[in-house]
Amino acid sequence: MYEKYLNKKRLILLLTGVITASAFSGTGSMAQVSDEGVSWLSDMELSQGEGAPPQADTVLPDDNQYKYQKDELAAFCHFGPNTFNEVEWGEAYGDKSPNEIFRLKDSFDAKTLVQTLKEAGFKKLIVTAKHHDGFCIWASDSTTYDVAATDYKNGNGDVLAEISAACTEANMDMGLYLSPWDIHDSSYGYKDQNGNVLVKTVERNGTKENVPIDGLNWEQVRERDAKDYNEFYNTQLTEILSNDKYGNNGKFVEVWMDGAKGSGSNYQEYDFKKWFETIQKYEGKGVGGRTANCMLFGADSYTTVRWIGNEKGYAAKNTWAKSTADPNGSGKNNAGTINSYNQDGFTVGSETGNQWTVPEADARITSGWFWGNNKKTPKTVKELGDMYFNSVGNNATLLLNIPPNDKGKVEPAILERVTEFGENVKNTFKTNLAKDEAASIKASSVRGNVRQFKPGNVIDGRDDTYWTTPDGTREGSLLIDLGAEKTFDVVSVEEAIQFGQRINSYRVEYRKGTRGPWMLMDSGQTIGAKRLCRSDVLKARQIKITVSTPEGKVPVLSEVGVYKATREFEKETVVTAGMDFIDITDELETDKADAIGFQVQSGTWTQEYGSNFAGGTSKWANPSAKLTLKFHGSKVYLLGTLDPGHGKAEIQIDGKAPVTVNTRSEKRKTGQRWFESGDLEDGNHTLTLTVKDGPIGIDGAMVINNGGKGMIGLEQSSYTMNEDETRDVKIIRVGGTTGKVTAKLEPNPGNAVQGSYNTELITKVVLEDGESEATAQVQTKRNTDKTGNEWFTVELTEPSEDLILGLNQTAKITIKDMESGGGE
Ligand code: FUL
Ligand code: CA
Repeated sequence: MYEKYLNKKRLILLLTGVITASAFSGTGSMAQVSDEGVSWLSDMELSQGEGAPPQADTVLPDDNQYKYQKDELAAFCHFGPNTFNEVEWGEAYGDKSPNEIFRLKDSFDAKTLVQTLKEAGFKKLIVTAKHHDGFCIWASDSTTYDVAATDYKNGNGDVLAEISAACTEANMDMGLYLSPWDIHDSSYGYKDQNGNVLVKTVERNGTKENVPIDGLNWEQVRERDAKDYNEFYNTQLTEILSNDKYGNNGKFVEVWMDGAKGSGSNYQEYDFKKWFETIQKYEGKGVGGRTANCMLFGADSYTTVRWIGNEKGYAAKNTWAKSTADPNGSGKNNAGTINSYNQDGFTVGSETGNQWTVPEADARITSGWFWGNNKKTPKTVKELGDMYFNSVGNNATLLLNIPPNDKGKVEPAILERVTEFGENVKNTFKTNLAKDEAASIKASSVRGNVRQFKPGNVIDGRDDTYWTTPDGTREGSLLIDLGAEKTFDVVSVEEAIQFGQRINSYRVEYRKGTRGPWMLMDSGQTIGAKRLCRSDVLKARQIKITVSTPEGKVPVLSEVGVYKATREFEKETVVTAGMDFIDITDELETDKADAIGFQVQSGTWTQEYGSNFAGGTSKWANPSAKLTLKFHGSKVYLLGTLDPGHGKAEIQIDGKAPVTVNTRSEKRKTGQRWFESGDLEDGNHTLTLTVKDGPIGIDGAMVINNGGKGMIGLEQSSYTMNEDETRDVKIIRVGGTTGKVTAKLEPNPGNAVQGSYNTELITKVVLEDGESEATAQVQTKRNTDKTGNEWFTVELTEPSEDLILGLNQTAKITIKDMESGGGE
């Protein structure tokens, strides 16, 4: 019991430390020199005078872009023929009439959709007026391939107008998705009057190129081209943008020019310059008193909203809202070029970019963009939360697709999920602990020592007020004292992007009391519109945020916050959802029958704290120390530290033959799963751990305790496939095979999207009672474009009751690009 006494004693010491320090720091407005030698300035120590604001960058967001970054959330609505035909791309409609492919009978319910989105905090709705199939959901004068040619409302229906009316009523911003790739219209591609194609694809030095057919040059191709698609698209843009019944009060803030195109389709260059002029004519700066340009997605050097590089809803951790545009660059589309620096599925932007491009992360609430019978289950709140933190929390906006079904309604399960998501965002950020009455905020330095730039500006809820440092001071810190130890797991930091995005390094630290060493919560490079630092649940009193900028600039922050996320928005821990977690501090109550917990048998077990440990605590001991664990279930895992100085442990379960585990590793890693038992009889068990030749660090145990139903996962965490290949992946069941269990295996995009794999192949995985293995199919497509190797993921979802999904719940599939010589 000696070690227990030691721990208690240490705890008491720690507590007295907190008390003395708080009594000391709680009063007085004098600049305080901390134990680190920093003189922290509070608002009260600053003078009332005015000072000169810092110099703003030259690359800035315009009003629409600024608003979009602050809005954070936009919704996508994919609705069209694909909704009725269980497909994502309408490449196979052939000569089918509008009525055959678009079978809407009931009145489209735009109101419920828009209201639900609005209440959940979404600020914009982008609608697919025309998807790749070319079918128009508005009554178009430029084609008969539209809603007016169907029985919907006896040919008097206009879904885009109906959605626009609902958006106008709710004052919801609107975006227009008008697919440049048009599978149906005969003007698409270069064809003469008789329909003969005037452009062919040739291979030159291993790359594909589109060139005029023999005997023609480009000028002649354009001359002979019977119908100019660019003109057709321009007419469609004009129809919509010039008509006040479309848009929010007649206005669109974004036009989405999807770059997707099937690899087998006709070659067509897009005249972005012309289209841009049309868009500006109706929606641009100055039109109807507008203060900013209509934002453009996917339009070469005109791009002001950029694709994040994948369809997962994730931005790279360090994301810049700037790209390098070259209006005179030699692009194909009469619109120069743009580089947003794509790195393995993320456009990371650039610190030195010359054009603001809002990083927009598009994603789906279901597995498809379009509704279908097999793809109508919404993602979990937790998955949506991860998207939010990885998009909005990394300086991007989240564009989430909500698909109406074949009755023109969004299904209740999806609407409910949207609402739940919105509530979790609201509740997570409801209480800023830094604004508590007992809390205080100070800065390492303040520009001009005037209140205009005071640290308190970052907790006033306003984007136009900010804290900043004197010229020449490229690094600054904010010290937040919560007034007492508080529980939190999110720290939010916003750069005042009206000055540009320039912070290129940040660090967030915390400590238990008001003295002593700082522990790192998060660090990285960019802040931008919003940086959400997320960690395991922490208990601390002080938080220090340090930001720095390059030569000639000063950091400017507009808001910061300290929050405790809702349960569903908490960061995933190493503990697999569904398993029991027994923390190392859960001591066995020996007087209770069937009790579970750890019990020290011998040696000194030293307790440590830290967000890096599973459950926030860990204990370590030197050789020959011993402890036991009593648990209930069918399989156990031990979590703890791997370290170059650590050694072996001997583990015995229920007195059976012991196994030896080595916890030595080249690099120190905490919160690791370093022991896994075999399958056990479902019931009570005792594990004994003896430290052998070096220290052992243990955080706790994870147990499969679901009546022997066990856990399923993919056999491997990654696979490599060729194009146009179908393969079986194996699903393994551990920790018991009691009863029938089911799940779904669903593909999800990475930088590979529709054209590269079968998005419709969603397999039901069934393991009967007693079965421990199953297979499911994954299928790649032939994509004749030179794309380089691409990847997507397959994910196990929708487990039957009590079944645990774990280990490899997701696997990454790399598709070897045949055009890059990667195929076999
Ligand atoms: C992609 C398209 O191919 C999908 O169908 C969807 O519209 C998505 C938003 O963009 O490129
Ligand atoms: Ca502010």
